[in-house]
Amino acid sequence: MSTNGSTEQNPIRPFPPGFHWGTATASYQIEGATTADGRGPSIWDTFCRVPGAVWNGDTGDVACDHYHRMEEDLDLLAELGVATYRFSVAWPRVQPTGSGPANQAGLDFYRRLVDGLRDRNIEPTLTLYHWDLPQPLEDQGGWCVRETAERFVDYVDIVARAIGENVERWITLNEPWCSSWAGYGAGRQAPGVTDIGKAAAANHHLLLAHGMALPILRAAVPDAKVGITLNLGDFQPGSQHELDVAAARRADGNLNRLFLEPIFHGRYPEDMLEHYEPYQPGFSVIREGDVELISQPLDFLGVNYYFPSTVVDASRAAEARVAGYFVPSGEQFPDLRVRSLETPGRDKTAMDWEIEASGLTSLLVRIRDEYTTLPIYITENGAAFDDYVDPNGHVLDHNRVAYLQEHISAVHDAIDAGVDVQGYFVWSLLDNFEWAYGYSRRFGIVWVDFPTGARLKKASFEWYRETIRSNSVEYATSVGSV
Ligand code: IFM
Repeated sequence: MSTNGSTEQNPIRPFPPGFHWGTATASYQIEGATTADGRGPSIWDTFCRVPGAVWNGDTGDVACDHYHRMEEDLDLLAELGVATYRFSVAWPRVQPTGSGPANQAGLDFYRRLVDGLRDRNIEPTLTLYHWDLPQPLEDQGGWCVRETAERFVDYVDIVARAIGENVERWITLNEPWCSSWAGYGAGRQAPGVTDIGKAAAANHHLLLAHGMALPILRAAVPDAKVGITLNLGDFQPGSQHELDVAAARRADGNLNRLFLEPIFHGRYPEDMLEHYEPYQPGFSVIREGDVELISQPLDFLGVNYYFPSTVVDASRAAEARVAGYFVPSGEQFPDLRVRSLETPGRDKTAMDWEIEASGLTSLLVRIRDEYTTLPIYITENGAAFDDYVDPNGHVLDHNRVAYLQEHISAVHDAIDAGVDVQGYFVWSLLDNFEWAYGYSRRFGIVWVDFPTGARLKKASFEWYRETIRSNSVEYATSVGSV
């Protein structure tokens, strides 16, 4: 018997008919052309110019040049055989200053993209916000102020009216945790602010933007299937010591419950409100009626999952070392007094993220048990590895194949357990701009030669194409097992 419940007598695991196989990308990470056709500056254009903010001083100025190579990328998708493609719209391409009239050239680009997908029988899955806030809005307070949520609604209205009839699956926000806590709390991402009170305000205003946009979207595109994508984690305490159990609960509160509870239960978690009260006294940013907006019905939930987390209370790092864990320096969550642990012997990706697919299964089962029975799409899952083009001109990324196989198998486990998972998107179609890591981390199933923009299909592309064709995955042993 394997770690994921499959038997060696039955190595092929079929997925339900009509399961949505896809790949995902995001505007700033692939498009380039940041000043073309009237696009305005985003917070990432600014952040990339802060000395030391991004590896090697890399920027998204050219990225994969997808803006000019869209047809070639659409052909790759068709060759791969995906049912759906998840991309994001760059707000500063559509509304260069974040408010006011639409930029027709920007809308035309996305219309060509959507039409190109339709021509190839690929369903568009459109993310409205994947972190590229127009810089002028940041100058007026960014996600720390309520007005940005109001501006978001205007922007959504423009996009929905312009290309809505050809897009049935919409995602309001990608990973609002990153936009708020990584962007305004830890400062690891744009706009690079380190203020816990501002991060808490941004958390609320992002969810508010999501809630305020829902009726606008539904009015403009009555048949739209609308959801939100959250980056969620499976936190395990490094020991059963009460301090470590409480630390895992705090980490879970920040990453998971601050988003899942308002969306699905119409309230913020009490322990988190209490924890952040000193930084956001009275939580006056949460006004009457806000959580009702945030908790309006959705059609699906998007889940991004990459790695499991084992954590201890910050005061117990020494005990964790004695217990055999490696304890990297630094804390992932501002002010939570939580230290992440590394399990010796467990494989890691080039991001230093541990590989353990069973965390995805338990996360999905927990979402179903505690939050929602809505259809779930795995809107991102994948891995960065130190790929290279070998002397024969091939990228034999067998480690990525193993990672994908194991995680798709974990999705199958969740389906077997009764979770309504309807689709899976590999992150990512292309090697691309990996935010503060610049171009140093490759997540693609297609290699991009950044100096020339040339594309080269990796072994994982061929493997995923066969997975899609057969609508099944071969049972995988855990590459991350200890
Ligand atoms: O590249 C990112 C993506 O933009 C959001 N989710 C995680 C990916 C890998 O870090």
